[in-house]
Amino acid sequence: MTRPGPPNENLPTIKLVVVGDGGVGKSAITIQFFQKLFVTDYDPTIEDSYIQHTEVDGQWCILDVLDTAGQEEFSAMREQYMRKGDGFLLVYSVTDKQSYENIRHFHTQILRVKDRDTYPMLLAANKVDLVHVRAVSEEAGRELARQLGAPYIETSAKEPPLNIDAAFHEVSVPLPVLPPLPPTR
Ligand SMILES: Nc1nc2c(ncn2[C@@H]2O[C@H](COP(=O)(O)OP(=O)(O)OP(=O)(O)O)[C@@H](O)[C@H]2O)c(=O)[nH]1
Ligand SMILES: [Mg+2]
Repeated sequence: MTRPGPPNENLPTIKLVVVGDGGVGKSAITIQFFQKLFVTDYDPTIEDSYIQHTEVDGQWCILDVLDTAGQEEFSAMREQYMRKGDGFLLVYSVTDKQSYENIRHFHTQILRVKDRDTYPMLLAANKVDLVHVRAVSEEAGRELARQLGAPYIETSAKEPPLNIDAAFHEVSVPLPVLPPLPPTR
């Protein structure tokens, strides 16, 4: 028997924002999640948005993911997209120590923009397949996650992908799934 698909009426939307330095793999993770393929080229993002129906804790919703620009030249756009996020994936690359250190800046800026002491975020240590050039240990990653009060996950967008679905799921689950607004007439 096939499971019933998503209902067609307007569903609650969960907006996730993927942040982190340039080149850490934000687009690779997002495209692996949505399109089940690994992009090997590096094409710096300005801003891309992806949408799909998904089931979170038995509730169908629309997952709306914003893949942001990590390159410094686009940093002026940050506050604007941070305002829109219900949850954030903080991504660094385990091959790039600086990207790990910069996570704190993203975390601080999100809390400042949201004017909150805590906010749903997940720390993703990406590119763990590159074991020979790894520069940030799992221990260091877990310690940072502990300090930020965020769950920690190790990911790889490369085939075979590691923990990509889990990362998007884990950051969505703590979010309240609000009922949709009534349709406007
Ligand atoms: N080996 C390996 N390479 C990866 C992984 N994730 C991304 N890459 C590669 O790293 C490069 C940069 O990846 P992107 O996803 O474009 O990086 P980004 O974070 O979106 O960069 P900006 O858009 O500039 O912020 C690409 O060549 C990817 O193929 C991974 O998990 N493993
Ligand atoms: Mg990108």
